[in-house]
Amino acid sequence: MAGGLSLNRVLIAMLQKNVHDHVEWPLRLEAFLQLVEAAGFEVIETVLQTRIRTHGGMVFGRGKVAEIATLVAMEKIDVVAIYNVLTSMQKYNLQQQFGVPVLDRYEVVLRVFEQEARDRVSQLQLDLARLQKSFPYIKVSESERLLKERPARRGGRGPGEYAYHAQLQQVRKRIAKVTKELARHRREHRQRMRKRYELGVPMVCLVGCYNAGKTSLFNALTGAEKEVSDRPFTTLASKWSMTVNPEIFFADTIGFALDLDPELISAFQLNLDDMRASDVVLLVVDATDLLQLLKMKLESSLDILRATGIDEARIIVVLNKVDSVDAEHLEEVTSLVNERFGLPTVKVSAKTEWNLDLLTEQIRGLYSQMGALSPPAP
Ligand SMILES: Nc1nc2c(ncn2[C@@H]2O[C@H](COP(=O)(O)OP(=O)(O)OP(=O)(O)O)[C@@H](O)[C@H]2O)c(=O)[nH]1
Ligand SMILES: [Mg+2]
Repeated sequence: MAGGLSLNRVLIAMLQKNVHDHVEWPLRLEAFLQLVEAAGFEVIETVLQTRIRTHGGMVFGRGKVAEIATLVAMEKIDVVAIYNVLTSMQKYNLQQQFGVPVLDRYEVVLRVFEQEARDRVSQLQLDLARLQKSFPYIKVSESERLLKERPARRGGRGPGEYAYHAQLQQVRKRIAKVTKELARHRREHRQRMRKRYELGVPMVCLVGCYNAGKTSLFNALTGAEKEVSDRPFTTLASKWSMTVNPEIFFADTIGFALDLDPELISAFQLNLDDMRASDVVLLVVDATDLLQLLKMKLESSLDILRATGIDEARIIVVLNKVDSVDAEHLEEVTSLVNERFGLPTVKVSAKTEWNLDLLTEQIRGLYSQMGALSPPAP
């Protein structure tokens, strides 16, 4: 687990619903595997099923479920991690079948986030995400348990039923408490944002998938010394810092991932506020990624930005890590972004601090073309 003391043996399973896709699913599975490992697990087995339709109750077909159950027993698997996002009923059914805890992609990412969360706001946002996910699961698992108990009793509520309602009540109370505290933090956050607006300095946010090099670039631009690493989601809390010549406010914030669940990212409203408040959004990509992977990550990131309400005309794609790519690949990446996505690009290296002047020039150019955003409502 966290800290690498004892690794839980994990089986990964994925339902692949697009039978014509032979290119994307291995990349999606690989990205999921990285997250499972980052959550502190040791991956022992991987099982894939290609099937057009999801099995309503158990995601996978019966034969595949039986195959996984056998592997779980044979390989002494501790946890089954499922790429697909499960309903509470599916999670419950699969746990019954496998006899070990089952986590879906949402919960795996949540675990990685939890390992990195050090500040109060990130912890609260994660608490809320976890509580909201656990609520329907408690309902399903407890009502299934009560159904099994009930034939033995006649009428009235048994002690199990009272405990169940008390448990739900407790979760509801905690959700209300966390929501209230978060709302206070969000108000304070907005007040700080308004103070920045009053200075009339361009506000620029760095976004993109984890490991793209956002923090490295933020450090190179502002002289900050924030933690940089190969671990997914090293950065959770946003940080703003101003450069003097030229005057620009930069924000480094939470990373995205391939197939990041919209509900999970929407738990990070304070981070999304930073993105929404930005006059220019730098979408940082790792130019060393394979073209196909880079394209998929761009699509995922743009989906999140769109859902957040970011105007695409305010986005500049920053192709980072050009110190480590050959010219031919860089050309392919550039034309993909320019032509396929219709977005402007700047090539930089956060590591060698190459081309950062051109980047700030482009930021100033887009800012004067688009104008400043109006301040957020109090
Ligand atoms: N070669 C090369 N490596 C880089 C460059 N920029 C960042 N890296 C490396 O990429 C990895 C991720 O860098 P970070 O700056 O932590 O990435 P991030 O986007 O902030 O990641 P999260 O905080 O997890 O979202 C680190 O190992 C960096 O050293 C670059 O310009 N060139
Ligand atoms: Mg970072």
